[in-house]
Amino acid sequence: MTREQVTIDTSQPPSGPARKVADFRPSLLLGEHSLCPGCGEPVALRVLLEVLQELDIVQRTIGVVGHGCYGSFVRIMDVDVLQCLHGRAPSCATGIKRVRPECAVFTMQGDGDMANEGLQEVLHAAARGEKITCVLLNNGVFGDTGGQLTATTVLGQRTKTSLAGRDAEAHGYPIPVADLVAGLRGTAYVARGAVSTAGGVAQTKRMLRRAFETQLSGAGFSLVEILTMCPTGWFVPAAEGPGYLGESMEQIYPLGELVT
Ligand SMILES: Cc1ncc(C[n+]2csc(CCOP(=O)(O)OP(=O)(O)O)c2C)c(N)n1
Ligand code: SF4
Ligand SMILES: [Mg+2]
Repeated sequence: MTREQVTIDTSQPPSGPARKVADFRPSLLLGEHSLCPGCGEPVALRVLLEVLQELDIVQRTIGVVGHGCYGSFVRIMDVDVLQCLHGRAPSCATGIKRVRPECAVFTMQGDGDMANEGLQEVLHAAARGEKITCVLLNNGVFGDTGGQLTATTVLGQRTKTSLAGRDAEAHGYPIPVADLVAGLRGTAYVARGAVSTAGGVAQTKRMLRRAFETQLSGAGFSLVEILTMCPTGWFVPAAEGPGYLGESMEQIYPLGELVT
């Protein structure tokens, strides 16, 4: 089937106001999110749901959600999910996958959840080569509790507990989770994306797709780190979130595939 080519004339201003031409919302998204304007986490959720739908694995997918702002997604995603203790999602996901190997099992965790509360969980799951997909929503702060410094906060980044910016002497250096995981032999796919630009969103979606395909092929552990905007925790206006992400986090956490 060939797609109809639609050409939009951009040489003149539009004759009328913008209008919605179709509802592109994935049907797995059951309602509106309650997160801050400019937050990157709903964008990541949306592409994740699109991937599950496109791979046609929704009926056999189980998500394990950690604790953070994204925890409220359990109410608006039409996917079987369970929420476990802070940082422990990779262990819960391991148990589920081992008793239900036909399922696609993923975790959704923040940087505070994965890199602070439960770093050993994700590292051991990766080293064991568990056939699960871990999704890290990395905004460099404990967003849900007010924007405190986490293990992934980049040097110089202002947070509620590092008002003058993260300082290596006082707070140590940031932990690059995807790079750590990529160095372990049990991993089959590791990538880092960002939802701060249209191209980044498309690339992140491809990464999530490859991660789930890797899991379904039985090749081993997969992880996708997604850099997400947290304008509230970063003390920047919502519209400046994507730019701030590009100038700060993306410089320290380069985007791309680390293990394929
Ligand atoms: C054992 C335990 N410690 C602390 C908390 C409080 N807590 C809930 S959400 C959260 C922040 C999580 O931050 P992150 O994982 O980065 O997610 P974000 O809110 O940034 O999306 C914390 C510390 C908790 N629920 N349980
Ligand atoms: S505090 Fe940050 S992570 Fe939480 S909803 Fe607001 S912008 Fe998103
Ligand atoms: Mg966070």
